[in-house]
Amino acid sequence: MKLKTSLFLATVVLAAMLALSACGNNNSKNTGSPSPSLPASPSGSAPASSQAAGGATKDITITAVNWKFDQPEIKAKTGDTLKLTLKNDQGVHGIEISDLNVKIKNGETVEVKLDKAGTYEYHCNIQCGQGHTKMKGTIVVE
Ligand SMILES: [Cu+2]
Repeated sequence: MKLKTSLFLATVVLAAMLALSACGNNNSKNTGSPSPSLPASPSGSAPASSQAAGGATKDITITAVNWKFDQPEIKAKTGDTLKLTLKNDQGVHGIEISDLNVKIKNGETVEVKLDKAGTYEYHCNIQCGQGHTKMKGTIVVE
């Protein structure tokens, strides 16, 4: 009986402490919450990396029509490799990423390793008509 009582008391004290600390967190934001950012799904077989950086290989097909690319913004992480494929659905277009020295022709797949964070513009490099200069997109590397 005595043991049960002290267990009960310990539980009450613990609950009170938790409630107090919760209140404290609400009132002041000066203490960085030590949230251990756990991976959402631990199912992946990728080795745990100390950095949040990428390293993944992604297949991305950019489809072009007159005068638009269907992927105006491609997002990636530093260290990722993109396998970019250009598919012309209408008209004749090419892709050039000047900052990365990459050119992709219709039907071609080019591997692009993203070593540095930044925003890289890509554009159509074949004079394809009146909307040619509007054919642009970006690759955002975080
Ligand atoms: Cu063009």
